[in-house]
Amino acid sequence: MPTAPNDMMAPFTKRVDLASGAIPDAHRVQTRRLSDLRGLFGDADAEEAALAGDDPLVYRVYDAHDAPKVEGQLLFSTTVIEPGRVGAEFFMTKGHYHAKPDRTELYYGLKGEGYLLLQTRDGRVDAQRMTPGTAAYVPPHWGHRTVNTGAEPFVFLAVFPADAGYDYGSIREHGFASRIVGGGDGPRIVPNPTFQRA
Ligand code: M6P
Ligand code: ZN
Repeated sequence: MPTAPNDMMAPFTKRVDLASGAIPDAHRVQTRRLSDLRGLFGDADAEEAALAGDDPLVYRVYDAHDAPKVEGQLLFSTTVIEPGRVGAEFFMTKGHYHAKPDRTELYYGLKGEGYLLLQTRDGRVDAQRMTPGTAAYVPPHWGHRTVNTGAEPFVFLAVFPADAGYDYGSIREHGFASRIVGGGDGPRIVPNPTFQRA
């Protein structure tokens, strides 16, 4: 028997538009333009040049629903990362650790192609390639960022504990261990020389 109001949410279903990645009746849509990611790309001159232009859309997050931020609840969203680069570096999300660091997450690729970049505070680094139909797991304590390495939007579904929360500050301060750059022979994962262990 439910004992608290938090347990009394009604079941529901949301539709994901597989053509666009949008959740048409999303609770909230977050739009991230290049100005929201200022300082995160490796090539500062290319970033400034792009910002002086049309401040391009980099990604949107469709948060399916809202839920109490308590243990036991899940949130889910789709993310649509546009194709593009800043200098040689592919468009990507801001990236975060979870504010509750042991909270996990599951990503499921729906459209396009990209990578899930991961890192721990003590220096472990990982990259998981994501394509439609792949499920990628973010274990406890791993910071995570997604990157669109393709020519069309990269879309994935994310499911995570509602009480996970976001720590963006560590990524802003210390950077991400790897970057993904494009070149003649396709995407290359390269170490970020300015990365510092948190
Ligand atoms: C996924 C989830 C969301 C996250 C989004 C964008 O949908 O992990 O929780 O907000 O990607 O990533 P970021 O918050 O790092 O910009
Ligand atoms: Zn997360």
